[in-house]
Amino acid sequence: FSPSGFKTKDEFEACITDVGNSGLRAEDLITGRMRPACRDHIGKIPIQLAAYSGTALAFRDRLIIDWNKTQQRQTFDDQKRIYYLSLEFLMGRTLDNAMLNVGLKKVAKEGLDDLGFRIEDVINQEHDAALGNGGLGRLAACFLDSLASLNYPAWGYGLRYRYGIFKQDIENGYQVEIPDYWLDFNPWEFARHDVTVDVQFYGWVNKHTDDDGKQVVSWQDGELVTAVAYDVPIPGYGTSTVNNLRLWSSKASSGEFDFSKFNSGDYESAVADQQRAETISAVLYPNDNLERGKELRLKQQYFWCAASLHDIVRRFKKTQRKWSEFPDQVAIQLNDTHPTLAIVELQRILIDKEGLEWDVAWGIVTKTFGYTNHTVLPEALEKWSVPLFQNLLPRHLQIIYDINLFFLQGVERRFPKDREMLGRVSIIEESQPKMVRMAYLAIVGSHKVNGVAELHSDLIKTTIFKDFVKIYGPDKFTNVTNGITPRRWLHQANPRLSELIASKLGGYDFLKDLTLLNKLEPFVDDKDFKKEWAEIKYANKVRLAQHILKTTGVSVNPKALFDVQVKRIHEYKRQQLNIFGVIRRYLTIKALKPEERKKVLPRVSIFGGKAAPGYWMAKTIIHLINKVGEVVNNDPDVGDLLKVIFIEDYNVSKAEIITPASDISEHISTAGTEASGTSNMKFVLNGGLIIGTLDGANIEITREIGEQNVFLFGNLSEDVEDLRHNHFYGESHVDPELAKVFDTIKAGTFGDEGAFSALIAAIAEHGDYYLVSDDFHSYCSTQDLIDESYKNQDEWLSKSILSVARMGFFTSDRCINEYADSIWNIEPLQVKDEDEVRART
Ligand code: F55
Repeated sequence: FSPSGFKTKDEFEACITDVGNSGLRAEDLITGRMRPACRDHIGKIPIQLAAYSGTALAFRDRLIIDWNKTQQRQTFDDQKRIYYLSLEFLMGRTLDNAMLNVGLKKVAKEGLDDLGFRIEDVINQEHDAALGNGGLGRLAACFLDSLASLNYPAWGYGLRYRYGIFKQDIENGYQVEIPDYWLDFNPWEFARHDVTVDVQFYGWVNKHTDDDGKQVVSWQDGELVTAVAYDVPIPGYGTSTVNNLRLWSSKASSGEFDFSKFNSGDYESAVADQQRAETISAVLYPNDNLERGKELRLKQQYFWCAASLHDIVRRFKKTQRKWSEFPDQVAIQLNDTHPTLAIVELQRILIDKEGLEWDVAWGIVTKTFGYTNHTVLPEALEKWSVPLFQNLLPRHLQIIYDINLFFLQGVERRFPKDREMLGRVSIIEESQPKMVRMAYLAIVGSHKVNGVAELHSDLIKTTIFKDFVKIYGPDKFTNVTNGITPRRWLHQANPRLSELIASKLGGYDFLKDLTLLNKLEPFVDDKDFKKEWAEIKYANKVRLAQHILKTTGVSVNPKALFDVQVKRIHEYKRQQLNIFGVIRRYLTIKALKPEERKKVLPRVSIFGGKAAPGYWMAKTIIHLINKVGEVVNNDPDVGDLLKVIFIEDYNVSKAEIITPASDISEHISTAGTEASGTSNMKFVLNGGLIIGTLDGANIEITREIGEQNVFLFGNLSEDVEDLRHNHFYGESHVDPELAKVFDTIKAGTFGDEGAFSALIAAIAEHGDYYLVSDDFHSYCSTQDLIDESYKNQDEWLSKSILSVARMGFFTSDRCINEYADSIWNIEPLQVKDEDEVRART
């Protein structure tokens, strides 16, 4: 154990003690390895943070060696690389993951123990890297882990936001957003001031014919912003592979132009230029499943795409290969439509800068890109106004028009009789103003389009992209069901469960081949094993109860059934259905006589999640949950029988505490709205059961683990349209039990009833788009069934064990292998045996 720069443990210890006592010897601790800004900070920080920085730097040193080796090897090997373009990487903390991946967590624990630190305290010092909103961003992070663990030569490209997703406070039951400045001390990033790209905006397009009669197009003037690379090492588990995540930060381009302004005394405008440039990578847009069409967002998208493409092309050109080989060397995956401009940018580079013919260039482009769709919600499908585009990216708009023209000409030839088809599939929507439909552009510019769970992939083929299936045939559209990394979501989050599994399976190989979990099935009747399984769940619940007590002041009984719904707050995810169900439960308990109450199974309803700051209805749902909590948690009639908890600021590191502690978790979206869901997988992998609709990956989870192990309820996706129609043309439809819940809210039981009127009206008066009332009865009776089932602990445990044993399919390793095989056409790099196998803790 050797924290950076310390020759002996004594030296490290003395130094930390000094920092802790006096706050003076900071320089000794950091030994000049940190940037000056950090150095200033460290004298003021508490001792735990000093221990964190020492430990992080020690592990960072090890990673750097393997990182350099991996990059050299990949360059030398010169085979195809995969580039994963995502505006979001929801990484969470790094230190724990780094310790596990290099196989030295035990050593670190002993070292820290000797120095008088608890490793958990040290790990908890780290600020989450929260550069994402929810599932889409977390998926990108799981994919990076799998790509490295499987030795694929892969790079992630994203934006280095100065502010990640906001921190959520709850004040008087309302969500309050606090900026998340996370870069104070980040030992995991490396500024590469030598790796920069100048990115152009605005300006105009000059077309002229050169002396040889060839048309030359150039994009002129406008403003330049410089992209600076920050690299983050991504270690694989049980391998020496360390891949790279490159995040771009924006700064004013240091052209002479700025200086001339400055020198001529135009300070204000020079400073304004600088601020405008830095604003591009300043903040993550906090909307999930909503695109608002703001110029700054389009600027972010182009800035990041242009910098990444420039970098990729630069790397390719070093190999001196022919352009036709580009798709054999480069695969680029688009995480939703946010990076679709990369398609246009590559076409622009090839025709305007490299002088390739349009068709040749376009052939290369379409072979290079793959596009993953994550939603069918219409409000999340990206569209950009043509005038905005024209102003910001004039050359790109021209290229998009040409792409569209050639595409539509082809469509017309194939479907000469279907004139309406052209309007339907056009990349340009003929609205006022005209709009660029990014999903259509992504489909036309890619060779494969995939959804993220079977139902979702089927739905996109039959609804939003139906015409494109006719045009390209069904083979262009495929499914890759999402997965999660078992390293973080089992081994790291639930070390005791991982250890118990390893003890039965004879080691930790299941972390690299999750299908091995099926070897647990024979233990389903093993009494001792079951007992240990139950003890671990209980210990995890105790830990969560402690967290709840510390953060909310509410004491919950760890013996109660823990019912969890943690995810972004959204009407389609239906946290309102859950809280209405909780109110019904409250009314039921209140109506019981004291002796009848003794038979009630105690339950803790736990919620967590952020609402987009501008999403009023989602904020109202949070408010209602908190108000219900205030009443229920203080009602002496109820006592331990029901507690309602809202955990503030749900994020990746909180998920690592919450997930292992759940008995039942809720995945209750309106059928056909949740593309996949991935927390459903995390909960089941940790021995929690789920209540869910037949939506997204719930369907495949059910198929894998067996219907008897899932609590399913609600209407099917094929019936949703008719039901919605009936709400407007049929009779009044509010379920009678739900009507009682509404009456209770309206009576002011949970405070000012006016605060919740919109929530009720959406269901009772405005068509109940998300079918809350239609599913309410089925939801409540399934919850009653859960109470009954939980009383039979032995059976419940069997379900829990069998479910875990059958979750092998949902590892992101399987998922990445499918992408590699069917979309990227890429092989993992051979890594020598001695590098591959490491001590595992
Ligand atoms: C963020 C920004 C915009 Cl503009 C649109 C969407 C998002 C976003 O966060 N989407 C998102 O998280 N989608 C989710 O992707 C997951 C991974 O595929 C799915 O499991 C989940 O169903 C889907 O909602």
